[in-house]
Amino acid sequence: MTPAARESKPVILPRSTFILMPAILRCGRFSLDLSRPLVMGVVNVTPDSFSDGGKFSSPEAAVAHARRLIEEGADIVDLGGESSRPGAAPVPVEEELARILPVVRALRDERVPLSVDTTKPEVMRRALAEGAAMVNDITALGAPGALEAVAGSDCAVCLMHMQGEPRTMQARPVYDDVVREVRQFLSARVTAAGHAGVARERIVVDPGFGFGKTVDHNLELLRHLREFAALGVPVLAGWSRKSSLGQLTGRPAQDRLAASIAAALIAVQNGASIVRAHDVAATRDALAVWQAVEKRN
Ligand code: 7PM
Repeated sequence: MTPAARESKPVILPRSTFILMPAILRCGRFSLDLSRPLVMGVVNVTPDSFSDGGKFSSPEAAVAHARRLIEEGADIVDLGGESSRPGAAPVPVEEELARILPVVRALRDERVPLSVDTTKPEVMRRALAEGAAMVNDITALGAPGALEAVAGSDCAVCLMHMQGEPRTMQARPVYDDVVREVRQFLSARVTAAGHAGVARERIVVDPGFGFGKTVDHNLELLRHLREFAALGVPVLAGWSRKSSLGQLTGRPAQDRLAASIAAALIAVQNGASIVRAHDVAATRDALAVWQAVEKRN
């Protein structure tokens, strides 16, 4: 069988199958214990729009928000620029550095690892040098120099799938078999990261809910999430407040908490090790109940 044919064979795993997966995620100076599901708290480090139409970017506000999420029980804090939003225009590197670096500096001695949501090798290098412990890249380290930017460090990396680019990805997402295609892409990126010198214990994969996917694509990926865990690295799932949840419930982003919790719980039930969430306290509570039932203690 050719490697391609072998990869395209569907992976079917019963609920009880033991999957050899690192029980820890190496993440800079941290070793994250994956024996319970972890919550990655989302912190936007982007300019806020005000009613006068002006923009005001406050690193202090991002730092305060991050500290609140840590108090709520965030296991990782993800610092995100605006570049990944559907329909968003790219942010110049100097602008992204000016947003992110002051926040990394202020939070670097907190008790949880800092993740930087970026696609730019320069931002990765500078953030890692300032104490970030994880790189969360919606392009799965696809930019020239991105693999090299993380390889020499001990940071964790999240390799995410996206079809197209943020500005246009939601226009008309098309797949022949969304689960197979996303799994093949992530498998190839795990291999590429390995060849670049990133140890498996540092790698997380993410199907990229909402990134060039319709509601039906997102639901199909969620249904089959366990097949991603079969890649042998932890799976991260980000459903929090996403537009698919709006389409399923008819609710605006600020009213999607219950739907976000439901999706996070299904993701964990289907093998996710980390969920990315805005509402950390509520997500932790839901996962505590799941964990108690799972462990029967
Ligand atoms: C609008 C749509 C605004 C989507 C913001 C978003 C993910 C991510 C984002 C994810 C990983 C958000 C997203 N989503 N990184 N960055 N996985 N790894 O909800 O699902 O913040 S941006």
